[in-house]
Amino acid sequence: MSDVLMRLVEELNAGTVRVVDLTIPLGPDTVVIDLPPMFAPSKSVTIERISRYDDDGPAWYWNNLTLGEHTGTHFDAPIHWVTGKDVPDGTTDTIPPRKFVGPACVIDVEAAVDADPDFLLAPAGLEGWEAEHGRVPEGAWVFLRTGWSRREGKEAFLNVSEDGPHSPGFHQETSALLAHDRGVLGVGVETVGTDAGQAGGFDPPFPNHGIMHGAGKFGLASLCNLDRLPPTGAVAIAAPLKIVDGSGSPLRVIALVPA
Ligand code: 23J
Ligand code: MN
Repeated sequence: MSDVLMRLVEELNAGTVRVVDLTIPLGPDTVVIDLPPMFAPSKSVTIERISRYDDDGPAWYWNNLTLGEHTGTHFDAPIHWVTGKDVPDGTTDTIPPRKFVGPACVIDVEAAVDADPDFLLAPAGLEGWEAEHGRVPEGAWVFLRTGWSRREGKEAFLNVSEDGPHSPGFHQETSALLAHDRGVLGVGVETVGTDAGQAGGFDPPFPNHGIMHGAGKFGLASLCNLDRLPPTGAVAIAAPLKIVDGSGSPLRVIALVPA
């Protein structure tokens, strides 16, 4: 029998493995994606009190929530995109839970994004990372560390000008390489969505969504604390709510990191 789980608990207790929270707070101020006005918008978060140790519930506190599936730190399931509509087990309630856990590959492009908010990670950038850190293993989460989560408030986070939002992402050839050749679980980003801000105008529009979900891969958006992860060696856990026929879900994303 494997003793790896007992070892894990010992190392968590000893602090030689740490738990890093990659999740932003979920509340009324959480920034939701702004699509062009011809498309229906997603709701942001509303928290409505049911009771708080008062006449409506003298010994208990609880709330009703209203929110879009794609709010805050959230999971994109394959069925989210039309390319993934026929992917088997492609909804939040049918994805095998094994696929929620994988090694994290963290690609630091903060310097490039500081110079150009529209930066796209090209295949050469991925291959340069692999030359230093090794090939992205099958079943990995690939996280794009852009520093974007340091941008506070809707204006800075969405970074919208007259010509639309400006934020970084993956070049579509990189998305294809990761999905088809490296066999990742999915990609995770610090921005509001897994496509770059300008990707609505790309050909095809929103290529990362189309490629990843068409290949049965996942997305994670609005991550933070990626700068607390090593380039390799951490394990990420991202388990969405089991929403029936869900296209995605807010979730807590955590990483187990060797100290
Ligand atoms: C719908 C349409 C376009 C995009 C998105 C949703 C997301 O980013 C999302 O949250 O999946 S780009
Ligand atoms: Mn989404």
